[in-house]
Amino acid sequence: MAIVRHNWTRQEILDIYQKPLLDLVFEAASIHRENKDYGEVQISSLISIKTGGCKEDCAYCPQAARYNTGVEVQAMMQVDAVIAAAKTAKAGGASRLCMGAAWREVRNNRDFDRVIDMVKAVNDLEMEVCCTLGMLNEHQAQRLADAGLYAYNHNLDTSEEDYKRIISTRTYDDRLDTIKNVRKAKITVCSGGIIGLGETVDDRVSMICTLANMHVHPESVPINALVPIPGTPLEKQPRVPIWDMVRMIATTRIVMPKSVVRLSAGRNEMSTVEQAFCFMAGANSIFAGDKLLTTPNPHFLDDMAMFETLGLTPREAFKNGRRPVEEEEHAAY
Ligand code: SAM
Ligand code: DTB
Ligand code: SF4
Repeated sequence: MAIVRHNWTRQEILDIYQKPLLDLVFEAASIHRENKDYGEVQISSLISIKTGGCKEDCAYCPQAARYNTGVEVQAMMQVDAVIAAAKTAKAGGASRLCMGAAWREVRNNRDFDRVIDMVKAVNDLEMEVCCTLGMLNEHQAQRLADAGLYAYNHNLDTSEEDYKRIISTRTYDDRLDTIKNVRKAKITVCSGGIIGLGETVDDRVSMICTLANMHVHPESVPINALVPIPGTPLEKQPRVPIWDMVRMIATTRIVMPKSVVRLSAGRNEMSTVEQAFCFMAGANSIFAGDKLLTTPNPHFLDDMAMFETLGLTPREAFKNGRRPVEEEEHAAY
């Protein structure tokens, strides 16, 4: 049985990442198959509740106000429209709804009050509710928890060493502080990153090491392939080689054996065969629905055909209980 460890060294993770590809995939698949539900894939549906106009300078992001990306700023969605979208997603097999806002941080204003109402409404539909709203303080995290928030997405994106090259308007420690606030409020953590930003293999390993040495591993780890956006500083980045994606997923699966690993942005450019390799390497979650936040995602029916071909089934909501985080582990955080 794979042991859940929190004392990985970078060298150990690098050695895993650099194994011969088929050995790496075999090891990750073997660990994944210790989980009796290995054929289940968790489906999350994304909805952009507040699009564009963000003041941060994240070099990859279509929603940063300072780049001309063609994304139109939109007012915050109404609660009823979110409920309707959630019902459609649930009918399509989604167990989780993730609501994203193009904010640097949450502010204590009427928009946040509305997010709280959205969280309550989606929770009442018996779906796992997730939000990704930027930085949060302890009090804001607690309000979300009290409203029934199940997960909070807050990605590290790259390594601590590489961070300033990608984002200058906040620090890595800001990111880690928000994750701590989410943990303290007993909300599950969803945190991962992006590859294809021009980072090195050492940066990838360093990011995985930071996640894998948290006192409690993130319950979900999204691995995104950069979707290069015209108008952003990273518009000319070449497409991420599929084998890099497979290596990232397999390494994440091996060092965080109990976490859900999400094959996130970038699927629109991948064939079924390429995605099958990612599932073999231990990915057990996707974002489904025709759109991510602002960019296209595979069509829902194509994804269902892929599930059929590969013998995958959607995972039901709350499989690990409503509050899967261990109390003792919290105390140690
Ligand atoms: N504003 C909040 C934040 O930054 O935490 C939440 C929304 S933000 C769009 C969520 C995540 O989407 C980012 O952390 C990043 O990992 C991912 N993302 C954004 N643009 C992307 C792109 N072009 N390609 C791949 N992933 C992207
Ligand atoms: C995550 O790791 N990936 C999602 C979600 N968390 C919020 C976002 C991907 C965004 C891709 C670019 C876009 O569609 O705007
Ligand atoms: Fe985009 Fe989030 Fe960065 Fe804003 S904080 S630019 S929405 S990734």
